[in-house]
Amino acid sequence: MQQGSFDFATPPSQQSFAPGAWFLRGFACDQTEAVSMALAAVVAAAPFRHMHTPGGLRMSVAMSNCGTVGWVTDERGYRYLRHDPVSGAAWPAMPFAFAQLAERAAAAAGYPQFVADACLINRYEPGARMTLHQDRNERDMTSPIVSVSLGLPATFLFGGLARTDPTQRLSLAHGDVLVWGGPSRLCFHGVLPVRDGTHARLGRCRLNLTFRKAG
Ligand code: MD3
Ligand code: FE
Repeated sequence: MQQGSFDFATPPSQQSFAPGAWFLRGFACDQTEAVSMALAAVVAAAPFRHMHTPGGLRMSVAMSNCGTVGWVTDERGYRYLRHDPVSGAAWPAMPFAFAQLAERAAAAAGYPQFVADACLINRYEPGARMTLHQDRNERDMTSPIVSVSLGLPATFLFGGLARTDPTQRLSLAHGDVLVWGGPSRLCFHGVLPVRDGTHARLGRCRLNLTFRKAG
């Protein structure tokens, strides 16, 4: 039994758990091989790195990006950039397998014609986590964010529009997809420290892809 206030073992596998937010259980399962192959090419060109928050803290999550813009953080703040600050080159192009998955997931959640221009790739090794935050650096707040989980499972936290609102927990597994739009777009959310384990395909790590319309 998974955590949270919904019974995710019960069909249908597409459930709305907050206004505008959808959990598409296993939606990416038949595409994880194609997505993993494309991902390997992206991170060969733009390797994972641990960025620093504006306050100087090293993030436990390692990140990369693909698309026309990529999300970065450093002492100058959080923002999207057209170039990878490590290499100075443009971010790798969005692979077709990524764009197609994001568009299909958004459509399944009632957001047709979603065209992501950015994909932030998060790599969690055991112990890595993401503290409660809002995603508010994207220029277009009317587009949803689509998130795809791969590898080790994680407990995802989602709250309300204020940091102190109560949070609910959701277990995310390999191939699960979340779509956040409308009133849920600015909800606080985070990820508890990933527990140690070994995933059959991805080893000792969890990967999360978030597709955004940012530029
Ligand atoms: C709810 N990533 O990259 S994905 C992030 O699992 C981020 O790596 C987490 O939060 C991860 O910013 C969570 C689920 C998610 C992503 C974006 C959201 C939930 C969201 C944007 C708005 C509301
Ligand atoms: Fe986020």
